[in-house]
Amino acid sequence: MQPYTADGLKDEITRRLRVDEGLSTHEASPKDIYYALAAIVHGEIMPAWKKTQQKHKEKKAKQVYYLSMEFLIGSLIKSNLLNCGMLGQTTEALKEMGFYPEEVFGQEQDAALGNGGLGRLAACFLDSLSSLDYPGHGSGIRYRYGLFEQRIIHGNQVELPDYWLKDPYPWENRKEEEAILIHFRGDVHMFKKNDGSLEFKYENTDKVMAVPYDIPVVGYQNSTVNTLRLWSAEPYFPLEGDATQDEDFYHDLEHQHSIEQITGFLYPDDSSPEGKELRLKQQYFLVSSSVQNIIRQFKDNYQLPLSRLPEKVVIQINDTHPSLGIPEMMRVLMDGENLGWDAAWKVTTKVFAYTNHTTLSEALETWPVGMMESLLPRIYMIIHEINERFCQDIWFNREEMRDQIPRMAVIADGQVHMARLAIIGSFSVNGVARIHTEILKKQEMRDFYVLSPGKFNNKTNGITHRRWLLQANPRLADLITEVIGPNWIRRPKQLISLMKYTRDRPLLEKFSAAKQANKQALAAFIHQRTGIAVDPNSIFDVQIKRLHEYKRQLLNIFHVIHLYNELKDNPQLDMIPRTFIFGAKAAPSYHLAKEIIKLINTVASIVNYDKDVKDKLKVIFLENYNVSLAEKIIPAADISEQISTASKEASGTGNMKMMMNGALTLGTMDGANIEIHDLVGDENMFIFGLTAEQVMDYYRHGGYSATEIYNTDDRVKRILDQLKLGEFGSQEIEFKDIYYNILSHNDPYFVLKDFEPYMETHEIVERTYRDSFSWLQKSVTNIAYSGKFSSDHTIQQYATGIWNLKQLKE
Ligand code: Z16
Repeated sequence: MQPYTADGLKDEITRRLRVDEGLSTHEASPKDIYYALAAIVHGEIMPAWKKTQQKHKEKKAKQVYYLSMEFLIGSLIKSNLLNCGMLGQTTEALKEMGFYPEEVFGQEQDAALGNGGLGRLAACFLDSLSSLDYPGHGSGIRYRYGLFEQRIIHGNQVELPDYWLKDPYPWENRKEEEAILIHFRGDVHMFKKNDGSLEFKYENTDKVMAVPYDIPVVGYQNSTVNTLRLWSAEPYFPLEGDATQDEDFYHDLEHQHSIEQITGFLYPDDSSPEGKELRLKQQYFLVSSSVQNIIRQFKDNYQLPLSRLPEKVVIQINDTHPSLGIPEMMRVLMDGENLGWDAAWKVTTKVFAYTNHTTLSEALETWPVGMMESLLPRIYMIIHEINERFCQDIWFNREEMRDQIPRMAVIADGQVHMARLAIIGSFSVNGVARIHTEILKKQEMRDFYVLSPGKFNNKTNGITHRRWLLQANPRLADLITEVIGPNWIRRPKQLISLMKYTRDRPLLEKFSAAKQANKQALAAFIHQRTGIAVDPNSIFDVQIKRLHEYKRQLLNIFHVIHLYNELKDNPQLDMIPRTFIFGAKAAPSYHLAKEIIKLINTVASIVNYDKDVKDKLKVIFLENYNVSLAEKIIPAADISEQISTASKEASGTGNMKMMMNGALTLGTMDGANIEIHDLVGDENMFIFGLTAEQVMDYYRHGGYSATEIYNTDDRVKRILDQLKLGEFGSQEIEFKDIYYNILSHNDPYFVLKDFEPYMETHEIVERTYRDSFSWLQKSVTNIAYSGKFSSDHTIQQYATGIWNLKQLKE
């Protein structure tokens, strides 16, 4: 890509404003500037995009398709500028033109096409695929409404629609000519062909057009541009231009509307599927357009028989959401391409690989047989056949496993079990952190592991250090480059060279100054958003993630209440000032999660305005936590709260982002925290609480006694009574559900059980922070070891361990 100078950019922005909008730079708003800039960047991207596609075609390279119901890409203007090598000049040019770069970049609305970790992981993976020159693309849904916008009103979460396409989206290209026809419902007819084989035809189906919108995925300064293809549902007009009858007109409008609903909005539940038919439609819509598109591209670009598809294509499915891709591939190969069952099955099971993201049983997807059968009759037939053959195979070939068949069958108790389908139809099943994969093998999926141990493998998650360090934290990134040179940018593991400097006091002071500046910037932002002044010299203690009981925001706020109680008892208490920062969205139907949000906000409203504790304690709940907000908070974090009930958090990725930005983790031995611990050890993080083994042991024996802790620990009793007696609420019974969930439902996530060790560990945190030199050493050590959690490393593992994919260097 051609390097622009700052002056060249200024001229080009000025020219575009003039010819496209008839504006002078004085008349232009930040939004006008944003669009001019985005158009320039897009212009830079286009030729490289074309070239990448030609290269893939010429080299007949194997491609990976990452199928996901979610791609949480956030804002692209800065990352595209960065990856095109234009960020520095642009910032300079904008300033010289009298604009604030951040204000201009801030004009882009986040594409919030994801709930949380799973969707953001998909976005980080795309960034790494392109940056490492892998032929790898995303396939997802272009929801017209992304994840709801959260407002906090009187402490309560209120959801507003996220109509992110209100302004034109400059990064997408509609490709109408590549639209694909999708069929729902209808009748399936079976014919016997002359050779005795069966043929299937469909009639009276509901037809929907899947129109692709392509978004470029720009690699880091390497001219590689892969594609994120998002599908949009539109009505199908077989006879274009045919005038509609008057009476039909409104009926047709209604029908069109219901079709467009398929890609209308993202379901806002991150861990409790609702079993709604519209969601099933979305899933089939995604996989049918993706699979048909993959087959078409294969036929266009490789002159090979379909039996050789697995040599050129691998499809990674992000959780079970796209697992209907397996029967859909069978359908296309058999009904469309005339392969027999065995040939089609051989191809399909060499193409699909499945990533699991949770072991929470309530999060495992199932669909009622009746719903699946009527919405997707042919797909249901195929699933039924997959199930029959699978069960028979065990019955005859694995006699010792006969008893397990009922818990392994795809169709059981009137439900289609998607994880079972995904495992059976894939050649690879991976978890997302070491402990998570072990739990899958030993507990949740042990039958399948016994059946085919070779399928199971671990791929610990990662995050793109380009967005999460280079782009989000330029102060730290520049300092690192000043110290160890720029090679870490392409080889993030070289961050380890920082270990040579952990005793260099003047240098550590510079790291401290960078963190301090980031904290000041966040403090200014918080003040502007909330009107609350937080002390940049206080410890910034951060918990940012979806709100879920297992993530235990409740444990965090209980600790805050405890500190508040202590300060009320003794206002002279010698403590380092703390600022507790929360960001969390709750699924709209998750009552208890919303209560916890209300509790955090209620505690905040009391603590922040209480003169007794004013300078020592602040609680900030930042509303509408999303990618852009994460980019502001993470560089300023001192403490990264990763306090899930052990065994429950599959991996976590915020833990990696904060580590990379120099925060110290305060966490349980869960998910990827364990692998952070492997690297930095006890001395450089704060581990507490029950282990996964202990938690699972308690579950096997019916839990522990929460009441006993309530009765014996005065601090705990005081907090719970405060909840019950309405000390934190306007009404007396405000937080009774939280209270009863702990005491009557026996604290299913061990909040009280881990309370004491959590508090003790917080005391250690405070003591450690008092020794600023030692704190800085630990902070830099975390940064130094964080390279292993770059998604570049993760993608290399996928590429060699699952995909058998080659990098396309020149
Ligand atoms: C999700 O974000 C995750 C799991 C899941 O079942 C559904 C959604 Cl939307 C998260 C995990 O909770 C988290 O531990 C993990 O780091 C992330 O997926 C990416 O693997």
